[in-house]
Amino acid sequence: MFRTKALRLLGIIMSVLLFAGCSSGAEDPAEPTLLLGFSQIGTESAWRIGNTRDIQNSAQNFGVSLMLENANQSQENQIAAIRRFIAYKVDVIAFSPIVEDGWDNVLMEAKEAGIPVILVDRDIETTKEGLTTCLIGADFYNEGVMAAEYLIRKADDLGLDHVNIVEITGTENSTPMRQRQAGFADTIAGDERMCILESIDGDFLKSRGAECMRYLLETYGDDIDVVFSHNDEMTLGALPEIENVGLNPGSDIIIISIDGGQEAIDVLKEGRINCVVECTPNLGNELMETALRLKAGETVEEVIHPQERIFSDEQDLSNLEPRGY
Ligand code: GZL
Repeated sequence: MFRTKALRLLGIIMSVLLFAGCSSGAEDPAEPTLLLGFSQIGTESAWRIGNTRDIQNSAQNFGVSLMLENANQSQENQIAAIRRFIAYKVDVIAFSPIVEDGWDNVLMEAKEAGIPVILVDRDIETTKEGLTTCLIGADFYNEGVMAAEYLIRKADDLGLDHVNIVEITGTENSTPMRQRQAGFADTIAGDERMCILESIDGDFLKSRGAECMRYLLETYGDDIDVVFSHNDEMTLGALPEIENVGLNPGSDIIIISIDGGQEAIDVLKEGRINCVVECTPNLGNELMETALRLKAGETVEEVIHPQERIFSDEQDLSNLEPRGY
C-alpha cells in the first residue's frame, strides 16, 4: 500500500512541475493594438457565419481585441450594442447594418464620443455628414448586373424569345437587396424578352425562400422560366419546392443565385443551379487594416469593394478551390 501511495504522490508532484514548467514559459500576450467593437447582424446564412469567422480570425492575426456582439437579426440589438461600445470607450466601432435607415441618433452619439465608425458589408441611408468613415463591402449593384448579364447570355444560347422571371429578394430595405434588385432590373430593362412576374421578400432566410417559392409556383406554375434569388440560403430553400411539383431546377427553370458558398457551388456542379454570383464574406483583413489606420489618425478610403466574379454552367468548375464558407 505504502509503495503505491508513494508512487501516486510522486506522479502528482511530477505533473504539477511539468504543468508549471509549461505555463511559466508562456509569453505574456502582446498588448492588443486596438479595441474594436463589432455588431454583427446574426447567423442567418452561411455567408454571415463565414463573415463572422473571417473577422474573428483577422482580429487574432492583427492582434486586435475584438468585442463582437451578435444582434440576432434585430436593429434594436445592434443599436444597443453600439451604445455599449461607446460606454466601453472602444477605439473603433464597426457594424453591418441590417437595414439602411434608423441609425442617425446612435451614430451621432458615437461621433460626439469621438469614436470612428466603419460600415462592414452593408450601407446606411442618412442625410447627416460624417457619421461613418468608410464602407467595406461588396458592390451589390454590380452583382445584380452580373446576374442579369448571365441571364441575357443564357437566353441567347437557348434562343428564348420571352423570359418570365420571379425574384426572391433579400431583407427589405437592406443594401444588398436594394442594389442587387436595381443592378438586375437596370440591366434587363433594355431587353424586351425579359419580364419580371413578381418580386417577393425572402429575408435572406432558407425557410422564407421555400415559402416564397411555394407561393410563386402556386401563382405562376409552368410560366416561370427563371428564379433570381438574392442569396444561396433562399435558393437552397426554393429548389426542393420546384422539384416537389415535378420540375427540374437548372433545366426546366433557370436558377440564378448570389453569395457563392460551398453548398451552392456543389449544387451548381450538379446542374440544379445555373449561375452563382460571388459575394465574398472575407472582409476581415480590410476591416482590421482600416481600423488600425483610423486609430493612427490616418485618413482612409470612403469605400473599399472586394473583387468578385461569377460561377456558372458556362465554366469548367472541376478544379475550383474550396470556398471556405
Ligand atoms: C451580402 C450580405 C448578405 C448575403 C446574405 O454582403 O449582406 O446577407 O448575401 C446575408 O447571405 O444574409
